[in-house]
Amino acid sequence: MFIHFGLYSIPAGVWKGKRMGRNDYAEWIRYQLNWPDVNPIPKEEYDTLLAEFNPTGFDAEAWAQMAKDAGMRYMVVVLKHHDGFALWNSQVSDYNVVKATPFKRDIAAELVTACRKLGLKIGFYYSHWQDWEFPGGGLPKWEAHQPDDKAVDYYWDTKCLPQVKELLEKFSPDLFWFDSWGEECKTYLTNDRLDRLIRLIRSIKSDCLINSRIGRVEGVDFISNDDNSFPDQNLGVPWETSGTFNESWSYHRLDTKWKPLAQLLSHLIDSASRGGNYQLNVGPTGEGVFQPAAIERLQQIGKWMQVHGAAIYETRPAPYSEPRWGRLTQKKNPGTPAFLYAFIYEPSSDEPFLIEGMNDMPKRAWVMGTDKGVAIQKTDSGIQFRLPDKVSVDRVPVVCFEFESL
Ligand code: H79
Repeated sequence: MFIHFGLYSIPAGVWKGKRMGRNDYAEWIRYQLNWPDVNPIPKEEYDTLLAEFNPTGFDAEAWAQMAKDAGMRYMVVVLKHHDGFALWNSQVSDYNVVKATPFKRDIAAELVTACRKLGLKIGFYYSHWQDWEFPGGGLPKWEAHQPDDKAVDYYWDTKCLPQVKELLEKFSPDLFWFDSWGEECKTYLTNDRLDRLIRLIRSIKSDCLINSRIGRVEGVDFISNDDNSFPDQNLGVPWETSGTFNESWSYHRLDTKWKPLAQLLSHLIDSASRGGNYQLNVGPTGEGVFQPAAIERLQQIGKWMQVHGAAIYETRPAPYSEPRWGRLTQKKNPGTPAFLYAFIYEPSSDEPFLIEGMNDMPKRAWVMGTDKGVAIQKTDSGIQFRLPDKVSVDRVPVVCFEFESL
């Protein structure tokens, strides 16, 4: 689970009755309100949100429980987005939830405790390049007045690195999720600055994962693909795609383009079968609660995962070509039975399902969540099977094949 929550969750895409220029990315409201005019909301005006920030519905345990019940195993929470506002009690900058808002609670601390209690890993999103609040912080690429080298060093040395250090020492997170890539940040995110940032993290917590949006792939642990961009094949390296429920990352009150469950499930299954992780985002409201449409979908995903989780967790892409009718994952560990999982996207198809190139005959095969065996046939090109009659086809059914070993 990915969580975008901050000052921008209050206006939620609408500023003093005016809808922001684009119906997406409400966390960008300060810079996108007047789009295509680039003039941002002045900082003093934006900062009136500080006094309003009082999400009385925020309940860290409820958030963590919803992630867990949906079958998720880690939570990455935005602790500082581009606006520079910190969701923990930072000693480095007073521009934070405890020192500058009436809420005064350390949101990061509460989430870390709640996640650990439920056995979820915890990661932090930290905007290391763009920081619209602090002198020397990066500004959007179209902004004419970019900070000079000296100013950047000032930001790097007095805000970015000290806050990252503070987070590591306070919370020992499992992962850092940075968010800058592309040519526009190359002159800012020099190898020298990135080396220092990576070294800092490794020196305090050597097994803390780092994503590629730190600005380069050397020295990182996994690739973050573009927002909502799902690869059409196995990338051969560890990867993750983050996706939204609708359009915006943070809560947008006018954003009603909710993705249907079938699409969300296919993102999850496509990702697992192509060697990646799916990080699904929630944007809680300014009161700190999940929207009903998000809760409903999380519960539906959880229901599917309860039956089919074994086909997703700790699996790898299968070594056969991807069938047109669905997807494949596999699990094999030395000395234990091996499993192949076939996700059927078109369960009502009349054609038998063929796994091309699979030659080992499985010991048994069944539809997950049922006691219905699946009849298998060996053909010249692979193993072929049909779904038993009366298998419920309203959700993606999965056939599990068990082998002595693979
Ligand atoms: O945190 C979410 C986004 O706010 C962030 N990454 C995800 C996880 C992000 N930062 N930059 N970008 C994404 C790419 C920049 C997109 C932009 Fe735009 C295009 C900025 C201005 C035009 C999208 C559309 C954001 C505002 C309008």
